[in-house]
Amino acid sequence: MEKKQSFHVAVVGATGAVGEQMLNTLEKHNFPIGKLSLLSSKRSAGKTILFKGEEVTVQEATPESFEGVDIALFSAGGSVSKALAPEAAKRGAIVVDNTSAFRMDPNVPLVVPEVNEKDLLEHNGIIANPNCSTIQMVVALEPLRQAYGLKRVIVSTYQAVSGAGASAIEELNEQAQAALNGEEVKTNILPVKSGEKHYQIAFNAIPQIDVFEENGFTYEEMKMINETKKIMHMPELEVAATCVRLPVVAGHSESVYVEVEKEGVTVDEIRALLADAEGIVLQDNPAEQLYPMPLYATGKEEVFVGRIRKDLNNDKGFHLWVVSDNLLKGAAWNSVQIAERLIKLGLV
Ligand code: NAP
Ligand code: 3JN
Repeated sequence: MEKKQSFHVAVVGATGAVGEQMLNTLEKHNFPIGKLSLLSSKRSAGKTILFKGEEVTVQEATPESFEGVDIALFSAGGSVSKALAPEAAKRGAIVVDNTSAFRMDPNVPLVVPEVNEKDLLEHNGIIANPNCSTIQMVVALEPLRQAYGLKRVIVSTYQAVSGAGASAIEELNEQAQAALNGEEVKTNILPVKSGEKHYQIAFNAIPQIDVFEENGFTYEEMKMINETKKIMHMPELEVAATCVRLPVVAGHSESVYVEVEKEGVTVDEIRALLADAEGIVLQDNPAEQLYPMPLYATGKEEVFVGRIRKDLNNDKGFHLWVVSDNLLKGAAWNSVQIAERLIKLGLV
């Protein structure tokens, strides 16, 4: 069979914060698009979006929107994915889904190309893109897993508001201006838009991302825990997470404590390992005050790692500081990268 050269791509949620980055990334990587369908809810249908200098009209997403589509990139929330991803797959599209709707489904591969590209071979029409906080952490952990084995991971996150959508970015900007002007600060979106209580994020830190589960962890924390084990094929890995929202627009940061299996590993060995690893930029020189920061990771596709230290009490324990653009490697770039690998592997 002749290899396809260009593809009908649908972007579901094209008008959202992730959708916007999805289009930028497709354009930047010169993705082989023959036809592009931009889909949203009824609210944005009829709007136009510029792609490669041409205006494309946004349409309401319906099951019929996926007729003839080869690759469908979904980022319009879990309920939209649950309703429409199977419809797209039924019509022959390969879905790359950015929501948590199918991530823990045993029939759906959950993929970060630097870690488990080969899981793509098992796909049944839907591939899940992990949570942004999970993605950047597993990219940093995978070289350590391969070289030394992993026993335990304890992570605290410092997450940007863009992870909560376009309305949360707007809220931070409005609150910061109001607070500086001595005006009333309005709270409508964070920590959870549909929740009963909202808190100011400007000049604050909120230790709640997504809703609370019965075990006291939030859903975001449980996503990190469960997704990490699935992607790394390590159900036995001990993982704990605390997820915190900061008044930062873009770029999630993470303080990661990791215990390896091997004894006697040195910080210099880990630096050398990560400096060579796919998708990672090592920024670790305390003498030069060199370490990753979200402001400088914004707009970049790599995962930045620094502040690598051996624990003072545990020879097998290490502390890392891991930063990445949550809308790029955490969402849009990881999805487009999956689509690129599907083409490379002849799976689409
Ligand atoms: P956002 O800025 O609020 O955008 C939401 C998008 O979904 C808009 O394009 C919206 O279209 C569309 N949409 C809403 N309801 C729809 C419907 N019924 N049918 C079709 N489209 C609909 O949110 P975002 O930050 O881009 O995030 C969107 C989703 O992506 C999240 O809910 C989450 O599941 C996922 N996400 C994943 C990660 C990750 O960690 N990998 C990170 C962030 C987000 P309108 O313009 O018509 O409203
Ligand atoms: O808050 C963040 O920084 C990341 C948020 C991701 C998100 C937001 C709403 C719904 C997700 C996700 O991808 O895990 C979802 C979802 O569960 O689909």
